[in-house]
Amino acid sequence: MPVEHLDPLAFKAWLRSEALAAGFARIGFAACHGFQAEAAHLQAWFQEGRGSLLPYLDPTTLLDPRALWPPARTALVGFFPYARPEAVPGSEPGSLKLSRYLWGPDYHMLLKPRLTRLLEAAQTRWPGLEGRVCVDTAPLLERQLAARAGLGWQGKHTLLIAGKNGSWGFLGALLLSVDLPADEPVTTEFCGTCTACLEVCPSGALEPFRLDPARCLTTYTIETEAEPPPAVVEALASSRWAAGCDLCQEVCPWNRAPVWGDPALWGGPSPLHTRSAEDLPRGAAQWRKLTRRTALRRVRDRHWRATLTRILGS
Ligand code: B12
Ligand code: SF4
Ligand code: SF4
Repeated sequence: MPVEHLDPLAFKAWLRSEALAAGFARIGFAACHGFQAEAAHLQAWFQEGRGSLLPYLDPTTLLDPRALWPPARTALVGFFPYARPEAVPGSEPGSLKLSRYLWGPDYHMLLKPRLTRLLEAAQTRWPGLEGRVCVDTAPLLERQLAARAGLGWQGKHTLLIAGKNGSWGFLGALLLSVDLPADEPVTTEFCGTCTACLEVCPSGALEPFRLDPARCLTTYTIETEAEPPPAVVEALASSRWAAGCDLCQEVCPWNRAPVWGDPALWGGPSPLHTRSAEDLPRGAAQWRKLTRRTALRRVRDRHWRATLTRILGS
């Protein structure tokens, strides 16, 4: 259905200001054409079997946002900060490390309703508009779309660095069925000669601008219950990351003065982050209670116990 009385520039300005008011630190707009420039690297990555532990990733859909949602013309992409200076994994005596992104409510439950409300408000102003909200789980190259929307670039660790705002932010996209003027894409990276993330990765998962999920700690503590290779088991035990891993971002110079998440939104520290390793839950009921409404909820208690055993040896 055609969108009536739409002034693209005014619509864009309104969407941007509403999204910023909803807590996104940066907003950009990108056209939803395919990812031609990325195709060769992406296909090589899959052909080398790098996606084997992440079976939900499909190269064909990833390369074209319209394969995901055919009406897509424009993507509003937002960067939503989550880290806080006082939330430092492993800072309490004897505690294990849980990534900053797990420190607070489940981000899907924060970003999705915000983008859905924005879509609904837009639809009441502009009847006929269609949209689709994507936060993490859709087969969409969110970081590449964010770079195309001018939010930043993919660093050598592959994450989206939003310039001086750093990389501690979730990405969310609202695909829209109308053509809006796109923002200037970021087509270069600003890592320069830095290789800090490549060097700090405890399991050798990173080469410049590409990651091997079969070596990343996050894959084995969050995504899959598959047995990690010995190098990853060793890295888990020595680094004490029990869920996710922030090392490649902690060393990044672009995160020296990042934009921080709102403490009122992300809440205080969870006992999972502050308890000493011996006091962490081992039983299913306690695990369920402590992970309720957090992004850790998708990790099963037996998976959590297996990780603890790998780190603590018992
Ligand atoms: C699968 C996935 C993972 C996997 C794989 C990560 C990866 N780098 O692909 C695992 C489980 C390891 C993971 C870990 C993490 N993730 Co994750 N993840 C995703 C997810 C769902 C899909 C990503 C994807 O499509 N990967 C597929 C590969 C092929 O993509 P790619 O690496 O960008 O592919 C390019 C490169 O490989 C490059 N390339 C290949 N070879 C070569 C060679 C050369 C020379 C060059 C130049 C380039 C090049 O070309 C490809 C095409 O452009 C996204 C959400 C989404 N829908 O986008 C979140 C997402 C990327 N994750 C996120 C987060 C927060 C994390 C963690 C920080 C969580 C944590 N603290 O533990 C870690 C960070 C690890 C890291 N350094 O990336 C955020 C990142 C936010 C940001 N600022 O960028 C996202 C966007 C979720 C969100 N909505 O906020 N994640
Ligand atoms: S998240 Fe940790 S294990 Fe994964 S690439 Fe970054 S430093 Fe390496
Ligand atoms: S640590 Fe250095 S190389 Fe890695 S992403 Fe940051 S600036 Fe780039």
